[in-house]
Amino acid sequence: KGVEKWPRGEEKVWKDGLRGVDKDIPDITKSFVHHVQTSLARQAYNLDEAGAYQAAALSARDNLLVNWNETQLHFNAKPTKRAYYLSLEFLMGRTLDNALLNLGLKDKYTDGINKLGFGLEDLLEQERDAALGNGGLGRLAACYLDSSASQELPVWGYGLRYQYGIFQQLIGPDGSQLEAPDPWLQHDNPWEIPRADVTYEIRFYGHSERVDGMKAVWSGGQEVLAMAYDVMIPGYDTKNTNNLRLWESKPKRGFDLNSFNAGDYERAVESSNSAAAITSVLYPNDHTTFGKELRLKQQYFWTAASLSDILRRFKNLGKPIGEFPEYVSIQLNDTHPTLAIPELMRILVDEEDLSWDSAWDIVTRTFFFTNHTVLPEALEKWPVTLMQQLLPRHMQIIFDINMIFLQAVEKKFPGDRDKLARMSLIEEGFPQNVRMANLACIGSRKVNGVAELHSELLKATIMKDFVEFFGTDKFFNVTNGITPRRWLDQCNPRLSQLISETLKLPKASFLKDLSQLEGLLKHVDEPGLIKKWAAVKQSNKERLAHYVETTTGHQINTQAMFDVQIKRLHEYKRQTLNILGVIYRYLKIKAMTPAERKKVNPKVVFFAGKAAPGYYIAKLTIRLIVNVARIINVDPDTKDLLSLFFLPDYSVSLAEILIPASDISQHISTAGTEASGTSNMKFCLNGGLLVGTVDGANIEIAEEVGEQNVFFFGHLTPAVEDLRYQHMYHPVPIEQKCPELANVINEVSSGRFGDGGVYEPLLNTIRQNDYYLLTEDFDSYIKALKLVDEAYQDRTEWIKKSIRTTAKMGKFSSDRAIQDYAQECWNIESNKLP
Ligand code: 6GP
Repeated sequence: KGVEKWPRGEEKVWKDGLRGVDKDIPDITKSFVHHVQTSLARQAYNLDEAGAYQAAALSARDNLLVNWNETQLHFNAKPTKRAYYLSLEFLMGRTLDNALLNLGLKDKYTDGINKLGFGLEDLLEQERDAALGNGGLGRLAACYLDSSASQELPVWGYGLRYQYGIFQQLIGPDGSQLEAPDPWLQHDNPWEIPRADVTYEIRFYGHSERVDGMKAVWSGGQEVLAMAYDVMIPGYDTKNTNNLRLWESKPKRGFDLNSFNAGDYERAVESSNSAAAITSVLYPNDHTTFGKELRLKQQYFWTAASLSDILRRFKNLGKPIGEFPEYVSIQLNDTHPTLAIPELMRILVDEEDLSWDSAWDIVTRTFFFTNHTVLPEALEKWPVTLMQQLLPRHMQIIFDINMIFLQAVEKKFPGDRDKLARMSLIEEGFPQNVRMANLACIGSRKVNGVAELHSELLKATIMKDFVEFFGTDKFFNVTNGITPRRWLDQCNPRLSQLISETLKLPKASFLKDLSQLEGLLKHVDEPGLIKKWAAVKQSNKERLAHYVETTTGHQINTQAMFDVQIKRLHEYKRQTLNILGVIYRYLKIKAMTPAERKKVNPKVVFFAGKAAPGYYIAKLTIRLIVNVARIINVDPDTKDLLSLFFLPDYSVSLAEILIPASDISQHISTAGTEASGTSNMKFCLNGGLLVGTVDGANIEIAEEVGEQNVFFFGHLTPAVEDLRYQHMYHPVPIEQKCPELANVINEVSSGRFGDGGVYEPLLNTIRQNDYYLLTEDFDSYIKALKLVDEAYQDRTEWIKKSIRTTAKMGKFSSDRAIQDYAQECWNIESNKLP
């Protein structure tokens, strides 16, 4: 509506005042200097790199804002259906490089910044990662935002603006992980726009009183404010710029003046403290839930604020409320935002006066739910008593939804009490719990897993009863994807350049349509390409070696094979298998004659990843890796043939250095446990090969690149359950089951890598019931690594595998994944800014 008639003042004066994007080097240097002068209040003589980064960021931001404003205006010009991605985590990493790349201004900024006496690369290093996420789920959300904007889709993200992101990881003197806070907002964050005018009141506690039938009034309790901060999400090679809206909690009234006047200062600030606490910290747990009140508060605070905002935008369209699902789709990123379902019911029934049935119809056409893991410990549950106290109205609504739902189940499957118990939203017991996955499933139009195998497992396990009830159409798969802008062009500019030269295509062509990489297949046998491909890998290995040398002081042999495992530390991901494999290799080399050692393939093994602060076994694994490294890296017999690094404080930015440098990477979860994995895709896109289990997206990667280019090992998913059963009821001692592994474990236990006793609890997980089946997979793992060594001997053949792998990664672009969601769920269309 706003664009039909000029809203205020003289249109020409306004239009003359509007700025375009700074496209040329003189515009860029001018805006940089302008920001140095007026935003930072500095000058050339007192500007350091940190300041120069701020100025460069602010000038890039001006460009993003111009595009951002135009995008909003464009989308508002005619009623358009929008999708909203609700995620408690967005692991964005750094922004400046990505913003310049997407704006197409990187070269010009490089030149302009040179003229001002700085190097762009150095300035990029000044930026702190925005690390508002734990791992795969949060990084996926970030890739999806990039792909949505790049494909000109009207998709907004909603999340929380945590004061502290994922903790900083330090390694203590004994090799253990230590945690320190991540005060990422300590310096000004140029990438966010505070919106003091966009605030909503969010209620907690209080009481809910039924008024008539299903309707109720919720009142009393505590109210806090949610204030919006907007983060611009630029599309690549388009002016379309989307939004990520993050909420910050604030006290509704800063001070309680009565208490203040009565001299009770502590009490006066109390309410302000507790309101601010809601968004203060990201929970550092990955794949686990603890049922903490503050976490539930975060979830409600965020979903309620987001829904109010979405509803306000919908109402501006002037459409009847019944058409809500025609204009709004909401994706629930795992169960964390599931409270949005009862919250929308509450708004529709209590505030919009709709009947229960019409409200439920709207809800179940609006929401879509993605599950990211089948690990039972990750299925969110909230104690009924906690929910009743914090969100009394929502608890009523959940009971009502449950009652109506179970009646329908009973009608379809009369007398099946076990089924009713399994499908109920309420888990009976002490305490009773609300099962969020069940609620998310029945309140959503569709439910998906994140790779073929995972989606099948979902249907066969945790969603089995629901598939029988709803039918299979409700359940589908969207295999995850990664953005090729960050995970190829940005992290590996030389490879991107080489691909462009080889395909004789501009980068923008394959970066927007990754399937074009297949064109590389025609060139696989060209000696020129093989040589250049190897040279790019080599230079990336040197970049990593340089990083390791400057951060740890160690020198690395860059001629050696680089073997990388980087991900959250978790028993199911089996970093333990990897480190025990490293020890096995060390002992083998140690026992060799000098002549035998000459035949060994030299290897450098890298680990990085954080463990949840309370996850004892995962932390012990880190400690073991660090202490093994301390011994073997200085052993004169082996150090040229095998070295080992645990790189602390894994982050998106560190991944950007590690991934392009890898020859081989490890994705070795127990079959059936890793829903998808996304770093596997990143390594392959950058020409690294995989050693892995037949799990998650490894399977689909192998389908694309051919099994001859992947090193698979280990038992398959269908065997896992039986093996676990045998371990439980017919245990075989480890010496018998897997003597090689038993020997390695004994070496650790005997203190060869420092106090052996320390590691007993970790070793016992393998000696005892070995839930993650290391004893079952160790032998085939070692064999697979041997095949890797052999294959690496023929470097030309290896490089060919590498080229073929990159060439076949088209499927794993997040552009494809977002199109799947857009078509299969959201029913939205691209809307390009002219
Ligand atoms: C992860 C899965 O473990 C990983 O396999 C997948 O690639 C990623 O999600 C993105 O889909 N899950 C989580 O990070 C998580 O917290 C509750 O699940």
